[in-house]
Amino acid sequence: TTEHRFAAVDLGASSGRVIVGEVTPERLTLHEAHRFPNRPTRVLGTLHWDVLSLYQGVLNGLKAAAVHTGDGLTSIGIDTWAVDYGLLAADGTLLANPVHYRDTRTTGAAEKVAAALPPQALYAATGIQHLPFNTIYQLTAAQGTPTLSAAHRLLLIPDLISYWLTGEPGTELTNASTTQLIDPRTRDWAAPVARALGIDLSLFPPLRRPGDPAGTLRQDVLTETGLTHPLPVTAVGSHDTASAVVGVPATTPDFAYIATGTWSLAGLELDAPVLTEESRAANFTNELGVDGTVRYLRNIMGLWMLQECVRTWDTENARTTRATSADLTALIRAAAQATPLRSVVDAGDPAFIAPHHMPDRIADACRRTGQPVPRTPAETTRCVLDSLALAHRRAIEDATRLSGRTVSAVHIVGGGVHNTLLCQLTADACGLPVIAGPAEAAALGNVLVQARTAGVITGGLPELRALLHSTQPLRQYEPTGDHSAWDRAAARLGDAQVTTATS
Ligand code: ADP
Ligand code: LRH
Repeated sequence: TTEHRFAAVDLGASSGRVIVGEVTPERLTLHEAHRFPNRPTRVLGTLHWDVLSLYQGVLNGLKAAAVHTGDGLTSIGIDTWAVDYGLLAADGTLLANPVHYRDTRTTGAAEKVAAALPPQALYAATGIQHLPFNTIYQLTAAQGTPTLSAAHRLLLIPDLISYWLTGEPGTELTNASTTQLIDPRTRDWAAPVARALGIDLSLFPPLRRPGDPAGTLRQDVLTETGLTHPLPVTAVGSHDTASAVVGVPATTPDFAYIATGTWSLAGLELDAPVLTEESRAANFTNELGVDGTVRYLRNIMGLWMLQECVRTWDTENARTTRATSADLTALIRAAAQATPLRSVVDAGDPAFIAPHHMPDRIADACRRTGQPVPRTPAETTRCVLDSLALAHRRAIEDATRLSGRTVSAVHIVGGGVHNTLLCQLTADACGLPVIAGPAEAAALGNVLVQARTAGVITGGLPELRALLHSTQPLRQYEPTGDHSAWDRAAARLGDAQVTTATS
């Protein structure tokens, strides 16, 4: 069988990458063509994504992919983080740099939204977890600003990259669900929600579904990248978490997943949304997945907490270079030697969303809950990883209870796969086997949807996952230790933890 090569553009909050997937019906290998940092920039007090530099990274990556494959790519797919967007003028010009979801402009927006539409009604209509930065809150915060008033079109980040590559605007569905403007039952716009909030849905170009065509590369892109064919862009699960869930190598239906990177997204794959009041109160989300699925999950602060600690320690030590993977390995090794479960914090607490002073905020949270304050980087790292494992366990317990499903194993995918301590602690906390890998699940899910669209492989998600299971290196962690220690640690945080749907 001939091998086909697909380029997956995968932009995460910490790095962007262009990965080439080489696929036959029996084989799937990845080659990282290019990886580049994603560094947000604060301008006049507002935190922005440096979206042109990210786009340049994409072009450089496609150039490297062209060289690697001898100009032999079959198609390109794009996935990125959710909720954020760029606004375009009528002639397609980007009106302003996209604002970062961690910017504080949304402070107070939830109250405005709640005044127009009670949280219960909003959840019943969209099934989306309350996160202060969801697109509806960003748009509410931006209401009346010159940029939004001048906007002719709104493109979510992957759709913006896709538009720059092809000139063809569209709104991919899995990521559109994170705007909180989609009805998960009809998988179409929730027009009454938009109307109640004064959001103009005509700003969004028509919906596309994973597998739909998304245009072909523009001539200027071919010139920039050295590609010579008018290559197609294929819509994939353009929300990175949607692609990562496709990339879970499950072999049975009763699995839970945790996509770990900047965030931990922990939950289940369902075929229908859970829109109960209980589910809202537990702050679970019903994001839309590939092939008609629902990603029933909770956002947990994730390795962002550790990234930010490392950034603070680097600054304190006046280090100008970023922590290397060897530094991180040494830190995790030291954390493994620290006292287990000495102090834990609520890794669902929105207090950890904003950048800066992470070790201090963790120390404050420990103090507030009457626990010992971590003193060293190793102790703080242990506190973060214990807290993440505890939040993983709670999310999976809640997801099974609220959906009436059972779980026999937990899959961890994403960058956290490299953190062996986090994987083991998650197995211990959940009391379930953890299957860790692949780390590049989002890129793999992106490649698999493209390969199926191109006819190189066939089948539904089980078949795509079987190919992953037989080709990707995986590592299994069995639960160890005294399970009741996790119950006692959870009790220290009390009932208020994680369920932040209070507005
Ligand atoms: P995102 O897609 O959100 O940018 P990733 O899935 O790339 O995030 O995951 C990034 C995280 O993975 C890092 O913050 C780090 O904590 C973890 N990670 C990556 N490589 C390693 C490593 N070699 N050892 C330990 N952790 C790692
Ligand atoms: C992970 C992610 C997550 C969203 C957040 C904004 O990269 O897409 O699913 O909630 O970024």
